[in-house]
Amino acid sequence: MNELDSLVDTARAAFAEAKAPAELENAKALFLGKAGRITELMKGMAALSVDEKKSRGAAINVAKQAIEAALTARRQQLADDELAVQLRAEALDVSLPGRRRVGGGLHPVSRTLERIEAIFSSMGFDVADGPEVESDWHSFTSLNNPPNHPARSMQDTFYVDIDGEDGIPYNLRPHTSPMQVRYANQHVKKYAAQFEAAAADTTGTVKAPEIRVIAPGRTYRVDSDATHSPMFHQCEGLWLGENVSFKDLKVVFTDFCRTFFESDDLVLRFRPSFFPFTEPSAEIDIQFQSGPLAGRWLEVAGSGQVHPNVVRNMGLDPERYIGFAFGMGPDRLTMLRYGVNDLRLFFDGDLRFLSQFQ
Ligand code: 2U9
Repeated sequence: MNELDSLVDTARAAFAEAKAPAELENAKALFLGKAGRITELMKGMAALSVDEKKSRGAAINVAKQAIEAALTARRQQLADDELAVQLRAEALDVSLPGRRRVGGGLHPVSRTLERIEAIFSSMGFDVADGPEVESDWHSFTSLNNPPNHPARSMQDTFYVDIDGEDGIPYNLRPHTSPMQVRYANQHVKKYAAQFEAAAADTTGTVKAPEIRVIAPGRTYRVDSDATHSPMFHQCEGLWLGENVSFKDLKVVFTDFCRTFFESDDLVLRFRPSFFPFTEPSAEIDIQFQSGPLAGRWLEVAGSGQVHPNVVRNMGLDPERYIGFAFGMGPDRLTMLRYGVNDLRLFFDGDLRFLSQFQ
């Protein structure tokens, strides 16, 4: 191999060695710069004859062009490499799922309350909402609780450090029944003319207004374990009129349970019981015919015919008005519907649990 060919090879190797544009430009200077090898070879031609200069000059030029071509190719190569690195670094994985805004959701017990409200609304019930801090009269006396009933004790009910008008401290309502008494009292006032017209009617043609209401909401008792929380929910219902019977209670509550649990063959059982505010009273058990709970009797509510004393406390004549009331625990209904076995999970605020219901 002649000297020029080996110079071209050396240049190619030097360019290949250069790993960055700056290194390549340094390598270029060694061969094509003012003090580079090609310039040196040109200068070395001074002593040659004209003919020798021609052929030698042409040969050096061929070598120079080969080196320049190698330089251009290497420059392109380095630029391509750099672009490839950049593209790899900025690559977008279009198959990744988009970043979504984290969506909130309703608490499972709120979902149950909404279901209960929707079902009873469809049966013509009003939904009443009111105070959670109540007077002794609304929570106990109006509901026919005797003065020494254990529910009134500090062991069972939370009291506030403020006395009511009767000198008895306000309580955190232990059930939602006081709200129904409030609703009934307001209703009797609001429709006084109609109530009076019906009462004065001797022909039996003027129909008295009815009271049909549910009261869902938070309630409080001194109680805490896997199935009791100091704050829990209740939904109580009341239907009063001139002709509302236990039969209506059975129809309404059966329809409610079958709709709520989406189970048309669900069976109900009314078991005799006692509550101060109803007489007679019954516990309501349900039985699924299929699914994981099939065959077992599950207690879901209490109920009964509203006690005459309670009807009187609502401002109505118990000789004329009769009806039923029921009370259920939306927390327990939620546990049954979703198969949850510890009530506390609903109130711990753990999103790993709660987000399963969205
Ligand atoms: C008025 C008159 C009577 C509502 C009723 C029950 C029976 C009852 C609780 C049981 C445990 C609900 O699931 S629970 O938390 N309730 O058993 N409640 S009758 O009676 C009323 C309500 C309002 C004016």
